[in-house]
Amino acid sequence: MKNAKTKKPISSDLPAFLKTKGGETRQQAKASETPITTNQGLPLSDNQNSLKAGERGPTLLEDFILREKINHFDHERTPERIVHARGTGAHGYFQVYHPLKKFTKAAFLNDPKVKTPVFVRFSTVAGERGSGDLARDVRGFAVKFYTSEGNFDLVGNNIPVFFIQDAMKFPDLIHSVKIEPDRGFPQAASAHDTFWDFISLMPESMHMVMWVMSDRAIPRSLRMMEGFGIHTFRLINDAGDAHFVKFHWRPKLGNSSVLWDEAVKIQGADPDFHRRDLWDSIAAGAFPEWELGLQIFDEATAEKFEFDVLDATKVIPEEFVPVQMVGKMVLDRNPENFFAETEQVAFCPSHLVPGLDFSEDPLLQGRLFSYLDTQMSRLGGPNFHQLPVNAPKCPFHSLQRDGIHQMSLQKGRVAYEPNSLDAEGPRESIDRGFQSSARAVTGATVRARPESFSDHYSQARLFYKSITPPEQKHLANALTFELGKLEVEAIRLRMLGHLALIDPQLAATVSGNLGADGKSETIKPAKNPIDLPQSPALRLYGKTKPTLEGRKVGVLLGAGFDDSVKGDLVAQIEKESATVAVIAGKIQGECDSEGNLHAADAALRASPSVLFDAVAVLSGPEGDKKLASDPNAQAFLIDARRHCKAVGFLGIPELSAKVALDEEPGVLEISSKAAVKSFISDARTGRFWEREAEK
Ligand code: HDE
Repeated sequence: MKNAKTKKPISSDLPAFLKTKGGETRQQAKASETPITTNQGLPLSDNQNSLKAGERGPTLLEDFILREKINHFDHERTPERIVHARGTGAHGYFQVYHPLKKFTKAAFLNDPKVKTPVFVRFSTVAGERGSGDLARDVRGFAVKFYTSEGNFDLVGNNIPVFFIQDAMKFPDLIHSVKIEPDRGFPQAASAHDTFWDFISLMPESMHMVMWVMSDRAIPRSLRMMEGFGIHTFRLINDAGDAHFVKFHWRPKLGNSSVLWDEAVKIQGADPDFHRRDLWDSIAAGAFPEWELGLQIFDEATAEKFEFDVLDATKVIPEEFVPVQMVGKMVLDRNPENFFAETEQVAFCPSHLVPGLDFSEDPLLQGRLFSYLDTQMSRLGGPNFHQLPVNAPKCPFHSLQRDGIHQMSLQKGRVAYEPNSLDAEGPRESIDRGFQSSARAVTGATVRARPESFSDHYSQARLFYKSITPPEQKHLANALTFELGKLEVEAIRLRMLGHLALIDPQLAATVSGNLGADGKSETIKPAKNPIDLPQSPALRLYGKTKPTLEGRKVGVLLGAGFDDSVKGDLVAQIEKESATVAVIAGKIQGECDSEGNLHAADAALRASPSVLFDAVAVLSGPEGDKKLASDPNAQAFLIDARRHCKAVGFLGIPELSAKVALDEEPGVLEISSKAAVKSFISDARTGRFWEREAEK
């Protein structure tokens, strides 16, 4: 298994040790090295012991070195993000394919030669910073483009719609899904009363609920999920003409998700599954890539659409306005310091460049305030833009001055404009400066929702009807799980009422699963839902590519396995640009039929099959006996089968009998080179849904 290149630990080259009475380790700087210092640059003679009155006496207040060290440690954490607290990031670049001059004057969208640096942060929404990666949740997909005209932040999600239509409801939504304030749980989970209580009273959230209960909310990898800007934005060209635009990110590796049962088990086996996967891929040089797609349309097209393009709970089906691929983004560098980069990166939807503009979407309008505001308390003041990860990579000079954590030496006596004292000072430019698009604004001030926002169910139905049967089944099961966790029956019954409006068959399945037939509350919709033509583009598995690229195959070895089959298997998997993890009962490895020890990447106990996209088990008779009596080996195969993965096996009659493993679609004995090829082809297919036993 290719892995992150880590520096070798010092061994032979150890710095000199001092011999100590108390036995503590005291490594010494070499003559050529600067010794460790305090933050004031004072070299330390002892970084192990505090200053005491006698060896066994009390510690002295005088110990300014101890106090500096502990004081800094006490303040190591900054407040975590209110939402999207758990995230992981990477550096890379964006490159446009062709100039988009006709639509936008944005420089980074017009020069195919330019690689615009980006920093991307992926996140979950509800959980705290230390929660697990596999929660059922929306994933944040935030991209900071460091363009030649300033930073542009596209702060999106992996789901193209949102729960609410107006920023006014965001704090309520988040309070409902986060830990309940009296008891402090559940962590990173929507399956609790307050969330569903709120949702069941917010019909506008029904479309998003369908997405969040679908497999989209448990991605296989951050490298295998789409991203969306969600809101409608505007593109502005040189002439000042505006077009509406929706942003899409398409992963090169195709979309892929895990099953709920896998998510639950991965959460235990490797809570860092997503961040590790991203880190390892980049470290191994398998750089994840996305294409940027745009849905561009004019006001006249927007008028023809059944829904309001300012309503963030709606998609514009690709069958209505196609997505044009305009460029690609490659993530090719891991951060050097998680805190300095991933934690301190500050995204703001208000960070825009000339050639782009907002729309009047009331959710987006609220976000324009929120992010700048939150960075102030999270990062401590108004100078967070000076942190390296946030600073534009083009020249920037405003006349804003001072403030907490000012890091630049702002020179000169002139900090105002216009002025006649500083001929070189910064001044506006009517040609190069950002211009908001000219938009006619009419109407009396009013707190009201337009009627064009009132259809809450048609697109929820469209989503459910458009996805594939396995996705529909998983969605119904997710709803059953979540609603089954509720303590208050009335909330459950209210939700069933909404489901009945979305799709009667879905409602019947879920209420049957819950044993609540005939009990559902009747909900009166603001507007009766309509049937829309199906949109196959909404399918997750429709977008899964038959490929092994970027996937991971687990090969479990039992003692006495056939070396040549293993060699052939590993070579073929690697030829597909996939990684192999060799698993053995013991981390030291396993012996083949010739008695040669083969190194293992992981021990079976620590590597359940949920961590892999496909698995193979190879053994000789001695190993087979052992594996057959090992519950971890049994679970390895039982789960791989249950999760509909490709399974290849050889030399395990006892283990197979124990777990009732037989050849069936996607499960085969790999006793010949041709059979290994068939296994690889099965593994490319991914899942064999026909085997799914769950109803
Ligand atoms: Fe956010 N959101 N949000 N959000 N959001 C934050 O900003 C907020 C919304 C999204 O990796 C916070 O820097 C309001 C939609 C992402 O650092 C905060 C509203 C979408 C990230 C905030 C929304 C998002 C955030 C918390 C409703 C998808 C993580 C920390 C008006 C298009 C960015 C921070 C990162 C983060 C507010 C709705 C995506 C509190 C008020 C819709 C990806 O400012």
